[in-house]
Amino acid sequence: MRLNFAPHKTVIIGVLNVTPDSFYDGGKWFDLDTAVARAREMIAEGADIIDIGGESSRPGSDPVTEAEEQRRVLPVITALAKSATVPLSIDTRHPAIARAALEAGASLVNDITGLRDQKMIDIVAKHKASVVIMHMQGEPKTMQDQPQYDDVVGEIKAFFAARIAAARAAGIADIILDPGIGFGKKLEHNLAILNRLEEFHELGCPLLIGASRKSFIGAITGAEIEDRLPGTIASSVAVVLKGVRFLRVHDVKECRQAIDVVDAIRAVR
Ligand code: HH2
Repeated sequence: MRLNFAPHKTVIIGVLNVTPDSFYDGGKWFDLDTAVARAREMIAEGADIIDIGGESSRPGSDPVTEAEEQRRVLPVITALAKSATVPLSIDTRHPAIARAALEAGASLVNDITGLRDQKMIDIVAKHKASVVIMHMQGEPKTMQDQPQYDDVVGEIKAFFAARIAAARAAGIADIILDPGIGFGKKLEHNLAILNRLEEFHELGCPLLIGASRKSFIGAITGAEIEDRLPGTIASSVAVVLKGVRFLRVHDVKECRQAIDVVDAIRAVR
């Protein structure tokens, strides 16, 4: 299924982590039936895409083997591909997992390493898939130890420009950019990115933001992870008003309602 959305509608991506240790929904959808049921629930709540991940990338997380990652995600994608009414996305940094997911029916690769691996570029191109190029400084295990930038927006833009050129050279047409909130970024970096999102538009690709329940909301408000839905909605509204097209969220129902209202207001002239 290709990505094809109405131009003025914000695209909501529902997060489905088939992991025991994801920072918010770890362990909740770890078996096949529960994961498939949760995906269907998010579709009924208004998700436009389901993003399936089998490896946590929270700060400090340890990598899992590719065999284990595949064991977690592939049955879910295979089951959903038969009946899902929305495109499926695979959240992986491993080319082999991306290939297996695309062959099983996914149509978007969400790569938190931002197509740094040429093998990933080749697989996305071969399958004529869409891709999310996300920026991360460092690796999940250590990325929050000492993030450092002279100009956070400028450096991420330069990274995107190089990765877009590599993707386009391989024939990838459908590119989404994500500055990677919380991936090797301190609070000040996350806030600068969110405040300066307009500067990414000149790269000519739609933007995605994944701010859902992340720690910067806790750093601003003191709220624990279970209590970060209001902060998630506030950040979602703020970024949509700055031209972001794709939101990656855990709470589809609540974010859908909030963003439908924003989209309706914006649609009137
Ligand atoms: N955030 C997470 C994972 N994947 N992909 C993109 N494109 N953008 C993001 O901001 C992003 C992402 C982390 O959130 P989550 O999947 O809920 O947690 P975990 O990595 O612990 O599984």
